[in-house]
Amino acid sequence: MIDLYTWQTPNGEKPVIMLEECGLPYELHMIDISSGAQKAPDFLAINPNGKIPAIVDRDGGGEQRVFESGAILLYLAEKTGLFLPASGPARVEALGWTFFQVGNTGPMLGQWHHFAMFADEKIPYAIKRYRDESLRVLGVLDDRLKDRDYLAGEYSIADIINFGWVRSGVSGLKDEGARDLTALMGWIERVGSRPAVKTALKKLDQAQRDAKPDAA
Ligand SMILES: N[C@@H](CCC(=O)N[C@@H](CS)C(=O)NCC(=O)O)C(=O)O
Repeated sequence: MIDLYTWQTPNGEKPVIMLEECGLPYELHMIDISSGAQKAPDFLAINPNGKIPAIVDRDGGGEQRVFESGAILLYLAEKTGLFLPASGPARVEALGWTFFQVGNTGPMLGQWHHFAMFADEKIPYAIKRYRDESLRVLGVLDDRLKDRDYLAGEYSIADIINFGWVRSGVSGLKDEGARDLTALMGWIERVGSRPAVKTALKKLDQAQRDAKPDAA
Protein backbone atom coordinates (compact mmCIF):
# COMPACT_ATOMS: atom_id res chain seq x y z
CA MET A 1 0.00 0.00 0.00
CA ILE A 2 1.17 3.49 -0.80
CA ASP A 3 0.48 6.40 1.55
CA LEU A 4 0.03 9.66 -0.37
CA TYR A 5 0.36 12.97 1.49
CA THR A 6 -1.21 15.76 -0.50
CA TRP A 7 -3.60 18.72 -0.79
CA GLN A 8 -5.83 20.02 -3.58
CA THR A 9 -3.31 22.03 -5.65
CA PRO A 10 -1.77 21.60 -9.13
CA ASN A 11 1.26 19.87 -7.56
CA GLY A 12 -0.91 17.83 -5.22
CA GLU A 13 -3.02 16.45 -8.10
CA LYS A 14 -0.14 14.85 -9.98
CA PRO A 15 0.48 11.71 -7.88
CA VAL A 16 -3.26 11.09 -7.42
CA ILE A 17 -3.63 11.02 -11.22
CA MET A 18 -0.58 8.77 -11.62
CA LEU A 19 -1.74 6.31 -8.93
CA GLU A 20 -5.20 6.12 -10.54
CA GLU A 21 -3.69 5.69 -14.02
CA CYS A 22 -1.43 2.87 -12.73
CA GLY A 23 -4.26 1.18 -10.79
CA LEU A 24 -2.12 1.07 -7.64
CA PRO A 25 -3.83 0.90 -4.23
CA TYR A 26 -3.18 3.99 -2.10
CA GLU A 27 -4.43 5.88 0.91
CA LEU A 28 -4.88 9.65 0.79
CA HIS A 29 -3.65 11.72 3.74
CA MET A 30 -4.61 15.37 3.49
CA ILE A 31 -1.91 17.80 4.64
CA ASP A 32 -3.56 21.17 5.21
CA ILE A 33 -0.96 23.58 3.82
CA SER A 34 -3.14 26.54 4.80
CA SER A 35 -2.67 25.63 8.46
CA GLY A 36 1.05 24.82 8.23
CA ALA A 37 0.73 21.02 8.54
CA GLN A 38 3.48 20.66 5.89
CA LYS A 39 6.03 22.08 8.36
CA ALA A 40 5.12 19.72 11.22
CA PRO A 41 7.93 17.36 12.32
CA ASP A 42 6.08 14.19 11.30
CA PHE A 43 5.66 15.50 7.74
CA LEU A 44 9.19 16.93 7.55
CA ALA A 45 10.39 13.37 8.21
CA ILE A 46 8.76 12.44 4.90
CA ASN A 47 9.66 15.60 2.96
CA PRO A 48 12.45 17.64 4.54
CA ASN A 49 11.44 20.52 2.23
CA GLY A 50 8.03 20.80 3.92
CA LYS A 51 5.88 20.78 0.78
CA ILE A 52 3.23 18.47 -0.63
CA PRO A 53 3.09 16.03 -2.36
CA ALA A 54 5.05 13.09 -0.93
CA ILE A 55 4.50 9.34 -0.76
CA VAL A 56 5.63 6.46 1.43
CA ASP A 57 5.63 3.13 -0.40
CA ARG A 58 5.12 0.32 2.13
CA ASP A 59 4.78 -2.45 -0.47
CA GLY A 60 6.81 -5.55 0.31
CA GLY A 61 7.28 -4.56 3.95
CA GLY A 62 9.65 -1.71 3.11
CA GLU A 63 9.23 1.99 3.76
CA GLN A 64 10.42 4.07 0.81
CA ARG A 65 9.71 7.77 1.09
CA VAL A 66 9.63 9.81 -2.13
CA PHE A 67 9.29 13.61 -2.23
CA GLU A 68 9.16 16.09 -5.17
CA SER A 69 6.35 15.40 -7.62
CA GLY A 70 8.74 14.70 -10.51
CA ALA A 71 10.59 12.07 -8.47
CA ILE A 72 7.27 10.54 -7.38
CA LEU A 73 6.03 10.14 -10.98
CA LEU A 74 9.37 8.71 -12.09
CA TYR A 75 9.40 6.30 -9.14
CA LEU A 76 5.86 5.08 -9.87
CA ALA A 77 6.58 4.78 -13.61
CA GLU A 78 9.63 2.63 -12.88
CA LYS A 79 7.75 0.60 -10.25
CA THR A 80 4.95 -0.27 -12.69
CA GLY A 81 6.63 -0.02 -16.10
CA LEU A 82 3.80 2.35 -17.14
CA PHE A 83 3.68 5.83 -18.73
CA LEU A 84 7.43 6.07 -19.42
CA PRO A 85 9.23 4.07 -22.11
CA ALA A 86 11.91 1.82 -20.59
CA SER A 87 14.71 3.10 -22.85
CA GLY A 88 15.58 4.84 -26.09
CA PRO A 89 14.68 8.18 -27.67
CA ALA A 90 11.03 8.03 -26.54
CA ARG A 91 12.12 7.82 -22.89
CA VAL A 92 14.57 10.71 -23.34
CA GLU A 93 11.83 12.86 -24.91
CA ALA A 94 9.34 12.04 -22.13
CA LEU A 95 11.94 12.92 -19.49
CA GLY A 96 12.69 16.20 -21.27
CA TRP A 97 9.05 17.34 -21.10
CA THR A 98 8.74 16.04 -17.55
CA PHE A 99 11.72 18.11 -16.39
CA PHE A 100 10.43 21.03 -18.47
CA GLN A 101 7.54 21.11 -16.01
CA VAL A 102 9.83 20.82 -12.98
CA GLY A 103 11.99 23.75 -14.12
CA ASN A 104 9.50 25.90 -16.05
CA THR A 105 5.75 25.25 -16.02
CA GLY A 106 5.47 24.76 -12.23
CA PRO A 107 7.85 27.49 -11.01
CA MET A 108 6.77 30.21 -13.49
CA LEU A 109 3.02 29.68 -13.15
CA GLY A 110 3.43 29.19 -9.41
CA GLN A 111 5.22 32.52 -9.02
CA TRP A 112 2.73 34.30 -11.31
CA HIS A 113 -0.11 32.91 -9.21
CA HIS A 114 1.61 34.04 -6.02
CA PHE A 115 2.43 37.60 -7.12
CA ALA A 116 -0.81 38.21 -9.05
CA MET A 117 -3.30 36.59 -6.67
CA PHE A 118 -1.88 36.00 -3.19
CA ALA A 119 0.75 38.64 -2.40
CA ASP A 120 -0.62 41.45 -0.22
CA GLU A 121 1.82 43.84 -1.89
CA LYS A 122 1.15 44.06 -5.64
CA ILE A 123 4.53 44.44 -7.36
CA PRO A 124 3.97 45.30 -11.07
CA TYR A 125 7.47 44.17 -12.15
CA ALA A 126 7.08 40.72 -10.53
CA ILE A 127 3.54 40.25 -11.86
CA LYS A 128 4.59 41.19 -15.41
CA ARG A 129 7.77 39.11 -15.34
CA TYR A 130 6.01 35.90 -14.23
CA ARG A 131 2.94 36.51 -16.40
CA ASP A 132 5.10 36.97 -19.51
CA GLU A 133 7.25 33.96 -18.69
CA SER A 134 4.15 31.84 -17.95
CA LEU A 135 2.64 32.78 -21.31
CA ARG A 136 5.95 32.00 -23.03
CA VAL A 137 6.14 28.56 -21.36
CA LEU A 138 2.51 27.81 -22.27
CA GLY A 139 3.36 28.87 -25.84
CA VAL A 140 6.25 26.37 -25.97
CA LEU A 141 3.85 23.60 -24.94
CA ASP A 142 1.23 24.78 -27.45
CA ASP A 143 3.81 24.66 -30.28
CA ARG A 144 4.86 21.17 -29.26
CA LEU A 145 1.24 19.97 -29.34
CA LYS A 146 0.38 21.43 -32.77
CA ASP A 147 1.15 18.16 -34.55
CA ARG A 148 0.78 15.53 -31.82
CA ASP A 149 -1.76 14.48 -29.20
CA TYR A 150 0.66 14.15 -26.27
CA LEU A 151 3.90 15.85 -25.33
CA ALA A 152 6.16 12.86 -25.94
CA GLY A 153 4.10 11.01 -28.54
CA GLU A 154 2.37 8.47 -26.29
CA TYR A 155 0.54 9.64 -23.14
CA SER A 156 3.18 9.66 -20.39
CA ILE A 157 4.29 11.17 -17.08
CA ALA A 158 5.20 14.27 -19.12
CA ASP A 159 1.47 14.90 -19.70
CA ILE A 160 0.50 13.98 -16.15
CA ILE A 161 3.03 16.33 -14.57
CA ASN A 162 2.22 19.32 -16.81
CA PHE A 163 -1.57 18.96 -16.71
CA GLY A 164 -2.50 20.69 -13.43
CA TRP A 165 -0.43 23.86 -13.81
CA VAL A 166 -1.30 24.20 -17.51
CA ARG A 167 -5.03 23.84 -16.84
CA SER A 168 -4.89 26.38 -14.04
CA GLY A 169 -2.60 28.75 -16.01
CA VAL A 170 -4.69 28.69 -19.19
CA SER A 171 -7.78 29.44 -17.14
CA GLY A 172 -6.11 32.26 -15.14
CA LEU A 173 -4.46 33.83 -18.20
CA LYS A 174 -7.28 33.32 -20.71
CA ASP A 175 -7.89 37.04 -21.12
CA GLU A 176 -4.17 37.73 -21.49
CA GLY A 177 -3.50 35.55 -24.53
CA ALA A 178 -3.87 31.96 -23.31
CA ARG A 179 -7.26 31.67 -25.04
CA ASP A 180 -5.40 31.55 -28.39
CA LEU A 181 -3.38 28.47 -27.41
CA THR A 182 -5.76 26.12 -29.20
CA ALA A 183 -3.48 23.06 -29.35
CA LEU A 184 -2.98 23.30 -25.61
CA MET A 185 -6.74 23.66 -25.04
CA GLY A 186 -7.31 20.47 -27.05
CA TRP A 187 -4.67 18.64 -24.98
CA ILE A 188 -6.27 19.81 -21.68
CA GLU A 189 -9.56 18.40 -22.94
CA ARG A 190 -7.91 15.11 -24.02
CA VAL A 191 -6.02 14.57 -20.76
CA GLY A 192 -8.89 15.81 -18.60
CA SER A 193 -11.37 13.43 -20.16
CA ARG A 194 -9.34 10.31 -19.31
CA PRO A 195 -11.33 8.19 -16.81
CA ALA A 196 -8.39 7.91 -14.37
CA VAL A 197 -7.85 11.68 -14.42
CA LYS A 198 -11.54 12.32 -13.75
CA THR A 199 -11.56 9.79 -10.90
CA ALA A 200 -8.39 11.25 -9.37
CA LEU A 201 -9.70 14.82 -9.42
CA LYS A 202 -13.04 13.72 -7.98
CA LYS A 203 -11.42 11.74 -5.14
CA LEU A 204 -9.08 14.61 -4.29
CA ASP A 205 -11.96 17.08 -4.30
CA GLN A 206 -13.97 14.87 -1.94
CA ALA A 207 -10.98 14.35 0.36
CA GLN A 208 -10.41 18.11 0.43
CA ARG A 209 -14.07 18.78 1.34
CA ASP A 210 -13.86 16.16 4.09
CA ALA A 211 -10.63 17.68 5.43
CA LYS A 212 -11.75 21.31 5.21
CA PRO A 213 -15.56 21.49 5.01
CA ASP A 214 -15.65 25.26 5.70
CA ALA A 215 -13.56 26.11 2.61
CA ALA A 216 -15.71 24.04 0.20
N1 LIG B 1 8.80 21.19 -6.59
C1 LIG B 1 7.78 20.72 -5.67
C2 LIG B 1 6.82 21.84 -5.39
C3 LIG B 1 5.85 21.48 -4.29
C4 LIG B 1 5.05 22.68 -3.84
O1 LIG B 1 5.38 23.83 -4.15
N2 LIG B 1 3.98 22.41 -3.08
C5 LIG B 1 3.17 23.49 -2.54
C6 LIG B 1 1.71 23.26 -2.86
S1 LIG B 1 1.40 23.35 -4.60
C7 LIG B 1 3.29 23.53 -1.03
O2 LIG B 1 3.38 22.51 -0.39
N3 LIG B 1 3.25 24.74 -0.48
C8 LIG B 1 3.30 24.94 0.94
C9 LIG B 1 4.56 25.66 1.39
O3 LIG B 1 5.35 26.08 0.54
O4 LIG B 1 4.73 25.79 2.59
C10 LIG B 1 7.08 19.50 -6.26
O5 LIG B 1 6.90 19.47 -7.48
O6 LIG B 1 6.73 18.57 -5.51
